[in-house]
Amino acid sequence: AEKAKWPKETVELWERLSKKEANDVETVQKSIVHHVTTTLARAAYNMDNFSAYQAVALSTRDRLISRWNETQGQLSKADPKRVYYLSLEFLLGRSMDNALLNMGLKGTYGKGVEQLGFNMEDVIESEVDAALGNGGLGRLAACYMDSLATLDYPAWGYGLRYNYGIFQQRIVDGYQTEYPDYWLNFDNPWELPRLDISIQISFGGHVQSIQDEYGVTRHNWIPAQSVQAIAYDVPIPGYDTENCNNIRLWRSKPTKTFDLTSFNEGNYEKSVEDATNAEKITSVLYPNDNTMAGKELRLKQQYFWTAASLHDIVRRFKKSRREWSDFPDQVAIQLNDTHPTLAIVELQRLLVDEEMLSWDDAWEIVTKTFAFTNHTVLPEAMEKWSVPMFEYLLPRHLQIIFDINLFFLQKVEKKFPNDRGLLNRMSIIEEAQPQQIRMAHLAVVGSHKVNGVAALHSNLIKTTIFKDFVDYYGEDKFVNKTNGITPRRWLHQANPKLSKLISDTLGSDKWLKDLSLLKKLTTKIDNAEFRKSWMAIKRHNKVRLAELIKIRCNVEVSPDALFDVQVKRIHEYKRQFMNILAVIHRYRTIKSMTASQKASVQPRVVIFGGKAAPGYYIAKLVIKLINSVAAVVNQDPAVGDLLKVVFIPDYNVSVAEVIVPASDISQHISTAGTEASGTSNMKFVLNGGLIIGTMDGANIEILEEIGEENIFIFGCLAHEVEDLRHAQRYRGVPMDPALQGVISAIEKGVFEDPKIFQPLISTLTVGKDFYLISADFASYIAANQAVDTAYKNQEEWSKKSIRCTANMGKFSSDRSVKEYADDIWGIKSYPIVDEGHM
Ligand code: T68
Repeated sequence: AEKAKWPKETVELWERLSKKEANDVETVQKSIVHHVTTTLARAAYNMDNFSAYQAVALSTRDRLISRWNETQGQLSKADPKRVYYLSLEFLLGRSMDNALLNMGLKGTYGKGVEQLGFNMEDVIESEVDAALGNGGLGRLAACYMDSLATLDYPAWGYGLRYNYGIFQQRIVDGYQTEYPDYWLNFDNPWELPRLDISIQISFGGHVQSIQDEYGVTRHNWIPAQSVQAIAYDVPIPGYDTENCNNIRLWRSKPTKTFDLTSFNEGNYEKSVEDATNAEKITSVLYPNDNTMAGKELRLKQQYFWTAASLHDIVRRFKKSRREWSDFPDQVAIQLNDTHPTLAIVELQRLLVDEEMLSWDDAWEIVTKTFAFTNHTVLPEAMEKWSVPMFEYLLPRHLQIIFDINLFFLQKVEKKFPNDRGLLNRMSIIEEAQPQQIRMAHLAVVGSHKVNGVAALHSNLIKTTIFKDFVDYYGEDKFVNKTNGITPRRWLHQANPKLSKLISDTLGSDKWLKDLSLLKKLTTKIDNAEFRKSWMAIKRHNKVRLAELIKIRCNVEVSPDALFDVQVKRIHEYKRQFMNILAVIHRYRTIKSMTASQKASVQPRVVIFGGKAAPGYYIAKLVIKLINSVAAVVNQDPAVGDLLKVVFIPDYNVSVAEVIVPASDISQHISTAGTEASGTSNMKFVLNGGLIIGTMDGANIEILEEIGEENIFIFGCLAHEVEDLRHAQRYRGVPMDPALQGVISAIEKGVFEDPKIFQPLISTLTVGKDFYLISADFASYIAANQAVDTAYKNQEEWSKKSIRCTANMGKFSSDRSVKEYADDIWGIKSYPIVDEGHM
């Protein structure tokens, strides 16, 4: 039925009945109870925290959906340019608390829930994390979605709806073991299934080439199989705005027609098998960060997702009946790493093969549409696909890639004639056995902007992996967009007491949308009363973390000790190994002390957390070593509270929300030049935690903002790394003596059977210490001593802590997203008007 054709009375009836619900406590309670009794079909007196969570979530969801409807309705009409953020990972964590805070309903719901007999915090903690990501890259996508919504930008995310998110980690006998994260076990209230939006995605087969009536060769892909992509929409509400954006996640299902073919051929078993294979595509998130697995199923995921997303974007564009040449004025597509690079090829294919545009017209549209974010310089993380495997799955796309490469290399040859080496280096195809497709090269060639994620990183990619491309395209194509984090989740939600103190002090909560306002906190640094409140909140947060540590690790830690945290994916370049080696050094030092010497030692709790990729043997050994050291240190009466070591299992977004506000110092100690940016460094400093770190990633820019007296920096610089590695390999630099002592202790069996750790220790032997632990060890120990000394002066420390928070304005993801919008996407914000509709 159409509104225009309805009688006046019908339209009026709809208008009256679709009025938005009021926001008072009783209305909210009614909607909660309504969901308890009808949606959940439960008796009001027979409920636990989880069913209370479900009912509150459903009630919250109703309000989210009405904002979603208003937003998408108004945007459909106005049809402004939109950005599409393509990311294989969205690490959203929990949704309920965030949605209530962003919609300004936390107070009302909190009151309503408490009156109904439940503790709001317990209800909130009943929600399972949406863990559809590995680490920084996935969480960055989630922060950017929050900022895009908050700043009223017309933006959609596109990703995959994995049945299994990142695995759950348990520690058994000190070792990491993995368990499936079947997060959809109970209904997921934060998604809207769009069973009517179904797109057919094809694979395999062959290409038919025919001449059309004008003598032009046209290519027709005849695929061998297909699956369906079904849309699931996840509403993302902005903070203090009506705007509610969307993340569309695709789920794979068997196509009905395909089932039928096999079925009709009498091959029932094959048809069932094909159906199961179709569902496999979106079954599981690959659990590797900063490494390339090269599995066929991963390539299938990438094509399935990019093809479905592009189909959807093109369909939306076509509704406007504009010219194809207007496409880049309506659509900006951001590629979050090389994972969605196939979208470039797919759009070229749609335009040339299906829309019959000329190659050059199509390619101009494509390159104006896409932009590409690089997140790493590590060689093992560079995506490459074997040509034979690729041809088997996507024969037409392979032809297009070879054509893109041919035309590109012809232009390079024209600009820099007679340089075979250059052509080899820049080619999208690597001449190996078998040939490999270099996805990063394809992403650069198919995009109009390429960005790194922190100043150092963006400069590094221009002088290393993309140097030849800078020479060819010029500097302007390569830009920096320093990462940011959302202050809504990472301060307001995770640290409510500090958020309140800041709002009370600044006289409003405007800083949550303009983080540079935090600067005004500087005027309070000399106010002893304020410093006391500041430190009392830190202590409160440490008590909360100590409780979590007691529950998860069964270790008692004192909230009066210095809390020293390193939580992130376990990776050699991040050097958790160096941290635990320094802990052993500390342990040995304490053991060698007299009682009176011990009296002046600063007590410290060293907290680790993070997952290792299941196949990353060395990273898993680091976890084992941490747990072995913890077992010895924590029960040594000669040490007592002077040193405790804990490994918190199953680090995820929700655990981070407890850890981040409770740290005194956190460790960001990657070998210089290896950590593209880091984002947890920003979270810790925003919450008044100091950091110890190397001159790497965003640490450098944090230093510039907060001042060198408020950060503990050590270690070699990025430009020194090459020479150090060379010297070590060819001139045999001796191992640091303190480190030598630590290694001997491990080898003597102070921490379990030393045989276990031999493969780990041998990564350090001269010439092999790729991440330069030995070279940086002495300065690392010294920096840790400087931390102890500084912490003893609590008055000075509290001033540093306030200065840290006050100077973090730059690192709001609002700033990052604005820069992307202005410099790369060319989009404007489009505020949604509250028309009072449900
Ligand atoms: C991280 N990368 C960077 N990758 O390591 C970090 N990789 O420095 C940066 O702050 C962050 O991205 C945001 O820019 C990742 O997290 C992955 O998780 C990943 C996943 C799959 C394949 C490769």
